[in-house]
Amino acid sequence: MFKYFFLAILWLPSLVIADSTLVSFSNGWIKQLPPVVPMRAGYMQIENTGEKEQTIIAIQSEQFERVEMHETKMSDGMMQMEELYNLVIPAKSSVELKPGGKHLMLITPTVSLEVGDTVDITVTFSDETAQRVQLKIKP
Ligand SMILES: [Cu+2]
Repeated sequence: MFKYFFLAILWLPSLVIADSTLVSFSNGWIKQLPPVVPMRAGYMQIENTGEKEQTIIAIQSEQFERVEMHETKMSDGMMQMEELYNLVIPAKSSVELKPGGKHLMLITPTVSLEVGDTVDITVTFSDETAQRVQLKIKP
């Protein structure tokens, strides 16, 4: 975790915001929760139309102190969340972040967020390209 975070910081000045990337994001949303709850779960559909697999290694947002990738799993009859340090989108396929499965964990909002607001995240891939994605706050 620390290593990836450190690398992500090192890469920041040279980030290429790639419009031509073959990965597309859709239906991004965040479940609204009372302001006292310090975390929000985020979901989206990620599609890779390219011939090569793509790996997401970091996600950041100015509206949250930290964004992690998580997977919800059942273990001993309990729902547990595990942090994912990278998320592979296989060639010619898609991955859905959805309730009860893989999701974004957006930790500690830095601004107040209302239903209907948009949250911008920056998704960084292992090839050092990045894309901006918008998520809508929904009830
Ligand atoms: Cu989580």
